[in-house]
Amino acid sequence: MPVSVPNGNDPIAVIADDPRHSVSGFTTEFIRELHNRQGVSLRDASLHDKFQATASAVRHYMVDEWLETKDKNAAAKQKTVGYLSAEYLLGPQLDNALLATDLTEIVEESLAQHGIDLAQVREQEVEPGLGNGGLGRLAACFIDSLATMDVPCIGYGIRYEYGIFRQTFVDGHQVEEADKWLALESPWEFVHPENAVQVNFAGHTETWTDETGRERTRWVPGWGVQGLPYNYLVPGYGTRRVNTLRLWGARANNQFDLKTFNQGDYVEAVRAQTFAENISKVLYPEDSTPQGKELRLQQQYFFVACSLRDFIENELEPGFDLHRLGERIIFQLNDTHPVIAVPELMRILIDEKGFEWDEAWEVTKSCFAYTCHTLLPEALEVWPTELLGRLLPRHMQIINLINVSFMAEVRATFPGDEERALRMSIVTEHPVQSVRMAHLATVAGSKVNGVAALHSQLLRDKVLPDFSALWPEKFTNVTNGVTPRRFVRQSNPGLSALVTSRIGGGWVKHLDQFDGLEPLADDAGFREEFRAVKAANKERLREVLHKRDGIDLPEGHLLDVMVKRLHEYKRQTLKLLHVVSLYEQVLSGKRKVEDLTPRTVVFGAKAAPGYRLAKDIIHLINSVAAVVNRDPRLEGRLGIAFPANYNVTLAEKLIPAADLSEQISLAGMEASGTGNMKFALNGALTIGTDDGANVEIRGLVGDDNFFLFGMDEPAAAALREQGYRPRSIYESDETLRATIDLIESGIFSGGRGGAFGSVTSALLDEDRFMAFADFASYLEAQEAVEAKYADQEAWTRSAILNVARTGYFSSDRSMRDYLDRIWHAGPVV
Ligand code: B1H
Repeated sequence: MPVSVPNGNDPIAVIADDPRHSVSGFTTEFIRELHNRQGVSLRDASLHDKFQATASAVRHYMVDEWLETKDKNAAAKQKTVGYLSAEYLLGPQLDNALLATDLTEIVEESLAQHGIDLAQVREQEVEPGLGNGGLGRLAACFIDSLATMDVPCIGYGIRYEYGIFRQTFVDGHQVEEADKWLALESPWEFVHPENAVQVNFAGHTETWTDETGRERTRWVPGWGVQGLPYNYLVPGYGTRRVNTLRLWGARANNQFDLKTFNQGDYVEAVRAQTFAENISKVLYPEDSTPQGKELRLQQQYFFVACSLRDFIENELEPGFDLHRLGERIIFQLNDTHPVIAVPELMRILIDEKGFEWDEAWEVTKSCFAYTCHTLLPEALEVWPTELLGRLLPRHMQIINLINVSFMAEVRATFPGDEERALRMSIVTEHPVQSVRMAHLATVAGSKVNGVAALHSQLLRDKVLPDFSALWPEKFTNVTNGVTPRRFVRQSNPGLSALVTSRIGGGWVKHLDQFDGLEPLADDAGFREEFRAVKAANKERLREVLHKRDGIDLPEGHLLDVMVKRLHEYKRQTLKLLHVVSLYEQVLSGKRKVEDLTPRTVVFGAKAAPGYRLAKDIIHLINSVAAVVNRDPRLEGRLGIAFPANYNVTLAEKLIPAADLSEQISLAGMEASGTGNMKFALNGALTIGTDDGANVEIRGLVGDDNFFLFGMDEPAAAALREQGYRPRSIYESDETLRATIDLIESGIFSGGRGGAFGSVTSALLDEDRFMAFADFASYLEAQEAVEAKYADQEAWTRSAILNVARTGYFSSDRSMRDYLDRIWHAGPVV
């Protein structure tokens, strides 16, 4: 029953008929939480108490709907999406909950009446950084969209005690600190220790004969741990549905050995506990390159085993016929990280439920689909059979059996083609005998999808060509998306209000309605208002960076933003070479300083702690910043801001303020990118290569509203094929040479030459991602940026068209595509 609310933006969500949905109603809930949860009076409450009480009071407004959702699901007996993901990069929860419950104004007013500033309360929240980057944030967007679209979904993952590390800079070098997001407790979770699930590891298998005389196998585990479910509410927007995110925490079976303790061995008494609890202790801070660590495999099996057990035992009605399991669940494998779920389901069905192999395989195939998120060969997970066999002996047997029948199928389809069989085998012999998890996922999954059109095509043609030849119909594409609730409505209230004033508020759920803005690009009054919103967002960012990082952003600059994980293929160095080249041109008199477009380049990037070159690149960026930002010859017209610890909280302030979005990976390397979508939706123009979802963004916004540069994927592949020599580009391109030479001169390292040798020689000698080859083209595109920016009306027109034409990138649309092409599921209301 949509009812209009004071700001006219939001359809009433879950609580239109709730008498608590008023300032006095909220005050009652808030004070009750302060007293009963925090045990303090309003007078004595700390800011932290006030945050905890606000958050848990807001949660009151979602719990009834959450419980109601469970009842609805149980009654409907429809298919649920089980999203299996090792990462969920949720970002702060309070604003999202306020939006879903339509309480923002009410809470603001209620707190204000008690002298409390909601903005200050908000700042108390520590975001749960349970993901590395795009893959984890995508999972968070997807569960938001499914709830909003009334689709039953359980997100399954791990409740890491420490999320992605907190990045600080010491003398320009990255230093990692533990992310203690739970130090002050999360107000958002419900834990149920009484529903702990047993998860086993190691041991051996043995055969036995059942009462029908059939030979069976059973796993006799060596040790085990318990998985505790922590439930998080996932409220839909403008609907009563509140889905569940269930994250598992590990706990020892026997937490504490009192007998040993009493004998005086205090360390030994807690050893088992420490060992078990290590499993969910910390998120692996890798992005794209999986760490081949035993603990990581333990994490993967741990959460997947908990999740399958939970769905089968707790979510299905007692006595449900598991032969029909595929009618009730589709487990989406978010990359290969949860793929061990495939042999786990086979094991449950065969060993525990007594299924025959063929029956179990039919059911299993109907229950899984696989999303691949990468093209980097080094990012495709493989597990040595020695490790798998030791940690999960029964699963290793099952994988071998799956492979035997799969190999038979390949050989029957392509007789005599032994090379092909070896290429496709789930188990490879080289360099050590290992299981290729992407192959296992492809064999078992009903569908395999890439995350942008180009990526899905390259996945078919280059990563898994033999599989797409065998099963062409298995392969599909679903282009990524982002949730408009968090990344427009919450993070950009100014733009939201402006847009709603012209096209109404329906866009928050139907982002394609942004196309109604198209004619407004030609409306001078609208352009002025649009610019005022951007200016206000920049002002907000200035305040945030000043307070958070002590960074003072200059006023009136073009804000040029590159935020993403630090990786060679993303080419932060190319962006830096651009800055250094501008600096060099001013120093050498090739460019007059007054000809520089005033510009601040903002970087945000974490490097995986073990990725040496990435950390050296961070050091170089900080070193260049230290010099450039202080050089009076630039007259304040060129600067670099590199706030440490880029995260979702900062993204929400940074993206709405940006003018220019840097999406400059080597074509064929970035599977999709999702930051690119967020920037376009917030009215930044993109400078980018024909890579990932950039291709689709450009297709929609049009060439006049996008700065394309660089080689496309076939050109990059051809150059690599013919033998790429970066040094010859350095030798022939004067601008590039002067730029590299300036870095090598020592100017950015207090006169010490060679300080950045690892970075410059990586470029000169190898340049794996061909930054030099795209350098000239990139600089040319940056010239086009400056020319356009000089004409503010033309720039604003393009910015508005970016917003108007990118509604396609809502994660609601992604979810519709998954529902139609892969899951064959729908809403339950
Ligand atoms: C993406 C990862 C990833 N692709 C391994 N692969 C990881 C791989 O901890 N690990 O081992 C962690 C992350 N992440 C990203 O997924 C792509 O690079 C982006 O292009 C894409 O937009 C995003 C979502 O699909």
